[in-house]
Amino acid sequence: MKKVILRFNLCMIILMLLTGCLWAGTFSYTQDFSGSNGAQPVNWVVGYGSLSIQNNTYKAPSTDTEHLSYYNGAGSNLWSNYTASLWVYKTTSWTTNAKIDFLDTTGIAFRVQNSNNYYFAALRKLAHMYDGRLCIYKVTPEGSDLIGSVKSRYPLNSYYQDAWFKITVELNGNQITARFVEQGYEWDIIGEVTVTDDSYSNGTAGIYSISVNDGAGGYHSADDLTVNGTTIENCDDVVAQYSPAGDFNNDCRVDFKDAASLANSWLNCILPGNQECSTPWNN
Ligand SMILES: [Ca+2]
Ligand SMILES: [Ca+2]
Repeated sequence: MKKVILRFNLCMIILMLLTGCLWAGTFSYTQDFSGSNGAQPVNWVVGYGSLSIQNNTYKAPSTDTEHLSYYNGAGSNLWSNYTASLWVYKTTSWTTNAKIDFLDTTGIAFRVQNSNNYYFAALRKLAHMYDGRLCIYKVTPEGSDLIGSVKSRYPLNSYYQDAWFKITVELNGNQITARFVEQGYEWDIIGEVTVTDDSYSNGTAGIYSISVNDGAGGYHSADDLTVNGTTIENCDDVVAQYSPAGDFNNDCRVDFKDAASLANSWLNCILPGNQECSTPWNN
């Protein structure tokens, strides 16, 4: 009986060590916008415009107003490399008039530092093009710049009306990849684009929207924001994600200890098949 308990305890310790390693430096956040109509999700702030839960979704009223809202929970300003996704939906038409065509959009805001510094990826019909695109914008105090876009494989503007699409962004250093799929056809990537930009390396996630007043009560919705990523909080996180060059003992300093380690193994060779080299796997 004692042996059984001992084995169980050993297994638990090993399991805790293993899962502890997996949990270190990672984070996860989801927001499904469930709640009373007119309420705001917990720990969200409005950058500009408004934020309102309606029928357990985010809803942007058609008032020609720009909206930016984002999660502001503890530590979210330090989110760096992460994958985030958001479902978006609109009832407005991109064929009704030019104003709607060129402005109307909703998408996911990411690496949001404040209401003047962030990126967003959204479905939009650009002024000089005639079909829907997935666009990546960089917002600075001077305004917003289109830094990348991809043409949809489904060019009809009516395709984007009254249907849910999921926009996903993957952030890895200065690489930003965005893609989108339609609900029910998630295996079919409609468009994907990757850009390189060094402006913002960290920041939280949220929603950017302009719902143009179409005179018919149109609106934009969004739902199910999910964020999964890694944080750099200690040396273990650095070693796991970046493998610093020359730091042989993984203490996040390159110093004489690393030099001593290098000296101890200087000119060692473990080349298989070479008689002059050692074969530690045979010892
Ligand atoms: Ca919901
Ligand atoms: Ca070191």
